[in-house]
Formats: sequence, C-alpha cells, structure tokens
Amino acid sequence: MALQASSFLPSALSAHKEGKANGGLKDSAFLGVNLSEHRMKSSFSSPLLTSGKRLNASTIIRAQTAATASPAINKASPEAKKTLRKGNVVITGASSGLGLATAKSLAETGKWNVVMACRDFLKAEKAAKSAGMAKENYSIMHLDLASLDSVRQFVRNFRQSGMPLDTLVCNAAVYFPTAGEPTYTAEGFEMSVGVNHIGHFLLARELLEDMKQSDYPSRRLIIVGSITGNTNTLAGNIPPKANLGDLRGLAGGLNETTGSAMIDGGKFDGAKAYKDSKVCNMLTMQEFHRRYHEDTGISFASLYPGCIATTGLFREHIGLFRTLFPPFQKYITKGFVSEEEAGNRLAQVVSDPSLTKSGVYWSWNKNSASFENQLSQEASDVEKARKVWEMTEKLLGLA
Ligand code: LMG
Ligand code: NDP
Ligand code: PMR
Repeated sequence: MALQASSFLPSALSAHKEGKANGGLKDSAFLGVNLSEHRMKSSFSSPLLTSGKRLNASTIIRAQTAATASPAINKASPEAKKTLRKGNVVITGASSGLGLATAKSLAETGKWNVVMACRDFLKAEKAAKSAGMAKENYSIMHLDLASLDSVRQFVRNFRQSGMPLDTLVCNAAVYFPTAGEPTYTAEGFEMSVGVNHIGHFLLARELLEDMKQSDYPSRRLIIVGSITGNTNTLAGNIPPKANLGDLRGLAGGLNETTGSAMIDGGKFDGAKAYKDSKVCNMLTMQEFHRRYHEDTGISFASLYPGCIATTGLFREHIGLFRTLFPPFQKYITKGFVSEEEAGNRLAQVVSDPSLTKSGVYWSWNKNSASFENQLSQEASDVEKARKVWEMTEKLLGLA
C-alpha cells in the first residue's frame, strides 16, 4: 500500500511529514452587480425561458431575486484609480460551512465584493444576513452545479452583470456516505463527482476567459481539496480509499445504466465517490496550472482547510457519526477547525499577498501558519491529471 511508514507514527495522527511550514512549524492539524447600471432586463430571463424546460415558481423567484442583488462596481474615477478597486470573487456553495465563512471573512475586509454562487437563493440570503454581512459587500447569484444548463446560465448572468472576475473559488460539494445507490445530475453523471468535479470543471473553464480579461493585480482560481483524497496521510487511508483506477467509469460517463457510476469502474460507494471527486479537484488545479499559469499569470491553488467537522457536508451521515465526529476530531486527532478559522484560511488563499504561488496545495499547521503541502502520488500524477482533464472535456462536449 502506498501509505508511508510515517503515517502510522503517533505524530502522523496529526501531521504531514512533508510539509514546510511558513513559520518553520510542523503541522499538527491535518489531520454584485450594480444592476441599476447593468440591468439584466429581459435578457436575464430569456435563456431560462428558451431552454425548453418548464420553470417552476421557485426558479422564477430565484432569478428575480438574483436580479435585485447589487454589489458595487467601481467606476474608475481618478481618485479610485489611486487605490485598488474592490475585488470580485465568486464562491460556489457560499450558503453554508466553509463557503459562507470565507464569504464573511472576505466581506468584512470591505475590499471584496463576494458573489455567492448558490443553488438555494433564499438560504444564501438568510445565511449572509445571519452572518452579519453588509449588503454592499456581497451579491447572490443562482448556481446549481448538478445541472450544466444552470452552470452555463450562471456564466451568462455573471457576464451580463458587467463585473470583472478576479477570483473564483470552487468550494461547493456534496457527500453521500450512506447512499446504497447512486443519484445523478441532470446530465446523468453520478452526483458527487458530477457536482464536485464536473460542474466545477465547466464553470472554471468558462470563467477562466473572464479572469483573463480582469485587470486586478492578483487573479486566482482556487479549488478546495481534502486530506481524505490523499492516501499519503492517515486520514486518506480510512476506507474506502480514493482511487481513480484507469478512469474507465469516467470515460463511460459515470452512469450505471451504461457502465459504472464510479470513476474506476467499480461498484458504487458514496464515500469513495466523494474522495475520488476531491482527487479530481486537486488534479484539475494542477492541470490548470500547467496549461494556463505561464500565459495568463493567474494563480491556481488547492487547499485542505482542516477538518471542519460541524458543517453540512455530513448531513447525510448517520446521527451517531454526526455526534461523535466533532469531539473525535477535536480531542483525538486534533485535526478539528472551526468554520470561522477554516474560512479565514480560505480567505487567505483568496487575498493574502504571500499566497500567490501557483500550482500549490496549501495546508495549515496547529498555529494556523500556512505551508505548501505534498499531495499523494495519485493526486499529483501528471498523466492522470491530463487524462481526467481530457475525459471531462469530452463529457462536456468541450473537446
Ligand atoms: C464507513 O464507515 C462506511 O462503511 C462507508 O459507507 C462510508 O460511510 C465511510 O468514510 C465514510 O465510513 C466508517 C465508520 C462508520 O467506521 C469507522 O470509521 C471504523 C472505525 C470506527 C471505530 C471507532 C473507533 C475509533 C477509535 C479511535 C481512537 C480511539 C481512541 C480511544 C481513546 C479514547 C480516549 C478518550 O462508523 C461510524 O459511522 C460510527 C461513528 C464513528 C465515529 C468516528 C469516531 C469515533 C471515535 C469515538 C471517540 C469519541 C469521542 C470523543 C471523545 C472526546 C473525549 C474527550
Ligand atoms: P457544506 O455542506 O456546509 O457546504 C457545501 C456547500 O455546497 C453548500 O453551500 C451547498 O449548498 C453547496 N452545494 C451542494 N450542492 C450544490 C450544487 N449542486 N450546486 C451548488 N451548490 C451546491 O460543506 P463544507 O463547508 O464542509 O464543504 C465545503 C468544501 O470544503 C467542500 O469542497 C468540501 O469538500 C471541503 N472540505 C470540507 C471539509 C470538512 O471537514 N467539512 C474538509 C476538507 C474539505 P446548500 O447550502 O444549498 O446545501
Ligand atoms: Mg477522518 C489525523 C487524523 C484524521 C484526520 C485529520 C481526519 C480528517 N480523519 C482522521 C482520522 C480518522 N478518521 C480515523 C482514525 C478514523 C477512524 C475512526 C476516521 C474516520 C472517519 C470517517 C468515518 N473520518 C472521516 C469519516 C468521514 O465520513 C469523513 C470523510 O471521509 O468524508 C469524506 C471523515 C473525515 N476525516 C477527516 C476529514 C477532514 C474528514 C471529512 C471530510 C473531507 O475530506 O472533506
């Protein structure tokens, strides 16, 4: 097995040996749119109406409410030019957990307009309000990553807003650890990989074009990864382990009726599908880096924010797990981080001037100092990254 001997040392319960801490410390915690100026008008809704799908009331409400969101665009007055304009950052899945905490952390600086890209508009609105985010620092736009039509619609809506795009954070995810049978996205891809990897892949590929146009000094594309997809750690060795195999299931479209719902072609396992999707996220970040960093200057990064054991990610897990998991991580592995702390970490990757390096998988030590971490062999496999990229392009009709 690929497990390094060090992974079973007591310290490895909480430490990646390979990490270089910024502060020289070893890790122990691994373990808007101004629509008065840029009205969407009828063009906002026409793609929905022409998509051939019946609109239900909630879709219409979401679309209408989205059109009322109003972050500021800085018209470059001579004075405004002297100071850096507000950055525009899109965060997927900002209605809860890490995404919300990151949105809050960035909004509080007053330097960012956070575009919360969420599948449940009203939930996002409530979440932003209860987090105390000031109206002028965020907007909400509808995005359901389980539908490629929705991803494309989001991109159109974002472009119609007239905002430049400076940073994209692919954060949203689903996890189905107890599912006996796969569920599917609108296009028939197994849901965990479909949302976590395929939906984000399309979004990132499309929005890369927008980021290329931005004049913001530091543009970043961040894809959230995880320790559990990395088999060079103890956490990554808790079964079922991530393993993309020869990618035959991905090539076949991740659907049991035509092949397999799993990337490696095996029998469906929800926990494995999630971990596999995180491997895809980390591989995709590196492939973006290899293909685009030099030409565009955009920084591509991934991260493990720590074990945020209290988030909605575990909503599908059994009650006993949800009760025991936070104290287990807090007192035994010591890998636990609060949503607030994890949000500050991801916010650093968005905006900290010292975290501009591209192609990096960031982690933090127990004093919350960031360091460049090592990915597992599979999650850093150049050939696999290229294959995942090309196969995903094919599934999306991009190749
Ligand atoms: C699999 O199950 C599923 O089969 C699969 O479908 C998928 O869902 C996958 O990754 C997702 O999970 C895995 C899980 C199910 O089983 C295990 O992880 C196997 C191990 C469970 C055995 C628990 C023993 C843990 C030992 C840890 C170290 C103990 C040290 C003791 C010292 C104590 C000192 C104070 O299992 C569950 O879902 C059940 C819930 C498991 C919760 C995870 C951790 C439990 C640890 C218990 C400790 C708790 C408490 C905290 C105390 C704080 C004290 C101050
Ligand atoms: P949450 O469940 O709290 O947040 C996930 C977010 O994704 C929610 O806002 C959810 O929306 C959104 N989402 C789910 N499906 C879709 C979809 N189809 N379209 C759009 N948005 C969707 O979990 P976390 O905050 O824990 O997870 C955030 C990220 O952190 C994930 O990438 C996860 O893999 C990663 N991570 C988490 C760790 C942890 O310990 N929690 C550890 C390592 C990484 P809604 O609110 O509507 O459900
Ligand atoms: Mg894990 C250093 C020890 C460590 C760390 C940092 C994590 C993180 N976990 C560790 C150890 C263990 N876990 C051990 C020893 C066990 C056996 C008791 C264990 C079990 C476990 C389960 C059942 N852990 C889990 C689960 C989940 O369902 C979570 C998961 O795999 O989601 C995909 C999970 C996690 N452990 C973590 C982290 C960060 C997770 C969650 C989420 C994620 O990767 O996004």
